[in-house]
Amino acid sequence: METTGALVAIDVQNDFCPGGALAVAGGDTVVPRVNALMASFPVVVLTQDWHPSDHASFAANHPDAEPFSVKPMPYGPQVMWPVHCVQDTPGAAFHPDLDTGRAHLVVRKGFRPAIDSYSAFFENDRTTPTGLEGYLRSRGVDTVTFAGLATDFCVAWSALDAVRLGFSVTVLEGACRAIDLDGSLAAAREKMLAAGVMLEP
Ligand code: VGL
Ligand code: ZN
Repeated sequence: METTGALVAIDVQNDFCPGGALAVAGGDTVVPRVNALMASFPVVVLTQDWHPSDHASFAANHPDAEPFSVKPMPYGPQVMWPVHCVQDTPGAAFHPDLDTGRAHLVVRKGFRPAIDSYSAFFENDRTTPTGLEGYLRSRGVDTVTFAGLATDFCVAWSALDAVRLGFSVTVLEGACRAIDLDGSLAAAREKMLAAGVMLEP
């Protein structure tokens, strides 16, 4: 099979845009760029953060957790997020201007109550797969380009997993926006560069 490239647009959802429950500054500004990118990739995938209301990543579901604090979980440290992207709520919907009709596949993640899933490929235990690897491989994809929200969490974790799986990986930073919690953007950029992720504007 001929190899090809995929665009994976991460979590361009209302709750990550201004006015949303976990708003990323300028999150909505990536939408026109992502729409334009979709037209130029042979394989187009969207991801959707998709949590049950009793999700363990929500500070509100722990008696002692402040939002944005970090709690140890069986699979590692977990940021306690505000309630966001609850299944079937408007906050979990894609941004209304996102050209979702161009997507070939929508990957939902974070639907298991006990574990978060930043990456499009694996849950935060880094072993439970979402199925995206198999989809991309069976479509002949060898290079993956990432855009979306947020640069320092779901985009970075996805890009790092993609490199680990052997894909050639680019993150279009101008088509992403970051949460930047306690230096998390700088840390994520360094990790991505060290792993061989190409960071492009
Ligand atoms: C994300 C925090 C919690 C993201 C998702 O899409 O980057 N961040 N859930
Ligand atoms: Zn989430």
